[in-house]
Amino acid sequence: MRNRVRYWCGGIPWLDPVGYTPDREPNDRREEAQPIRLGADTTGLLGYVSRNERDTEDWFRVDTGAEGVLSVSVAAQESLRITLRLFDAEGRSLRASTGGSTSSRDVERTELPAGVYFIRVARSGGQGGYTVRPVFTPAPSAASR
Ligand SMILES: [Ca+2]
Repeated sequence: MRNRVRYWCGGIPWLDPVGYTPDREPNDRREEAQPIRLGADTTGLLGYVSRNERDTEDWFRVDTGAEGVLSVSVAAQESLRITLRLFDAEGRSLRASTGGSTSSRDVERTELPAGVYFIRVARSGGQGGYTVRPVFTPAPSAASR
């Protein structure tokens, strides 16, 4: 994707992340997680400075409603490096993809009970837009009930 310099913010050129609708802030903590839809793309921005503070993490929540497999994919612009973590409703870490430096991450967890889960996308470097997509596949036993 092509970026162009839109304006400067604190001496840093602000790249215009074309096509990425900003996530809803505040969402820097689990308690502020933005609800998103399963099976749909949600876009966000990380690494930009607002009110002298750089945005370094975004939290999202999904509600599966059944037992099954939850997969989460995040694809960011090359200018943004990210990590990805999946948490349960109590804030316990279920899966993480944090090694190395990359712009795309995937985590998956099987045999998850029905419930609310949290997704944390965090900046490890740079700035830019990203797309997060949670996909839920109900367990065969759950689908037939
Ligand atoms: Ca944020």
